[in-house]
Amino acid sequence: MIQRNPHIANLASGYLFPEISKRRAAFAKENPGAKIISLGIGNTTEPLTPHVQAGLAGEVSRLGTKEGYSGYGDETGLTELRAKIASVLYGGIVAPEEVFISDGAKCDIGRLQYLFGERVAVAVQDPAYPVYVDGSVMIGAAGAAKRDGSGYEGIVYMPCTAENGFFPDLSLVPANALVYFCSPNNPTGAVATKAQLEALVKKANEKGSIIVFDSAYSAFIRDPALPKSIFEIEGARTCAIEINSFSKPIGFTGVRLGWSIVPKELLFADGTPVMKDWTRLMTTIFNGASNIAQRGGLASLDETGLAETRALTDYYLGNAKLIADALAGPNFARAGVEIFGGDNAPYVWARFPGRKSWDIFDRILRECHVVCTPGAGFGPAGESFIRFSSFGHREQVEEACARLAKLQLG
Ligand code: PL4
Repeated sequence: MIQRNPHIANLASGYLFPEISKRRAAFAKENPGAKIISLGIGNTTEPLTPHVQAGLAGEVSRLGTKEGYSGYGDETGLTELRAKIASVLYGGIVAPEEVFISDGAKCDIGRLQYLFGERVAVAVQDPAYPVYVDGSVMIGAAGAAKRDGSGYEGIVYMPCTAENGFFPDLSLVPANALVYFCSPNNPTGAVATKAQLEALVKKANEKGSIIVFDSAYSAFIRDPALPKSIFEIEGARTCAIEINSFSKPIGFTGVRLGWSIVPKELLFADGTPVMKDWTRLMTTIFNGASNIAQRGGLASLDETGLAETRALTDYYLGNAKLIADALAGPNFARAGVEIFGGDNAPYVWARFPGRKSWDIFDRILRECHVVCTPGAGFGPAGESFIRFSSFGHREQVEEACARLAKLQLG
């Protein structure tokens, strides 16, 4: 018989989000009358906007005609969409051929890990979106091995805490490593400033490391001083890859569409352009994003589409404000709860001093019938924190907030 892949066997426990779903399902089974509200997984809830929907529908109709039908497309994406992303979202600071269209950011993270292989060292912000660590462990990066408590030997965890403003100590950045960096951050909701990203880029260039900059939530940035892309920073073209997604700005979590930016100047140690190998990989193990999804994405980038994106992301930011206000209530203040994020990001990050995050998760589920995400699931430094997602229908978020306001933490 074939031996089990030791790298997959090396993974600690279940992936965070299925584990939350399991606990929710168990609670629902024991309490069939409970009206559970999810502020847990960052999954969009609002319908597709009209202009984007028309873009999708137009392509479906076109595909239904003899003249308009097309099969496989270019694995790297529609030329028109690549050009539009480069000009509209990046103002021309990246070239269309540096934009690679995909089926989403999570899938690109997995493929990038495959690109760099098992010998690469890995550093992550702690806490972080679990795919960076779990995906790295799966390919055996840095010989990652389970350790007691939480986390893995071999992965460099760079704590991002309230004390350091959720920006890591850059002396921890290893040499010749992949450095996963997410801004606006999931789960902390923190957004790195220009000065912070300048320091990060400088450090990565000094160390010969590559930043994988996950900007999946850039459409939620409202403060014009905050960078939306790592390529706004001088020097980033020699040390960074960016991944982004249509999931959150236009509700494509189920439709599936994303992109990566790999600059021409980014090189491997032997001088090979990373872009060359990324193109080879994408054209070999990826068959292109859905043509329908790409037309929807394209619609979102014209004037009407951008206005719809703004309104949709404003809606979720409005939810985030309601959640942050509820968590600022007297019952939480008495327990010393501190609140972060939620203003330029769709996540509110709350610290419950002296408590375990899975305990708080269970308590909020049992007493409020609200699902949230325990901070410990994002890494060791997430312990004692809870992440609240603002993706929800307004009336449900309001109801969840009313229930949270009654929680007695005592
Ligand atoms: C639940 C920082 C959510 N089953 O939709 P994609 O693949 O383009 O983007 C996924 C993604 C990429 N980067 C960051 C993200 O936060 C996400 C989505 N994260 C969350 O609640 O943290 C959805 C998670 C999903 C998953 O496992 O990704």
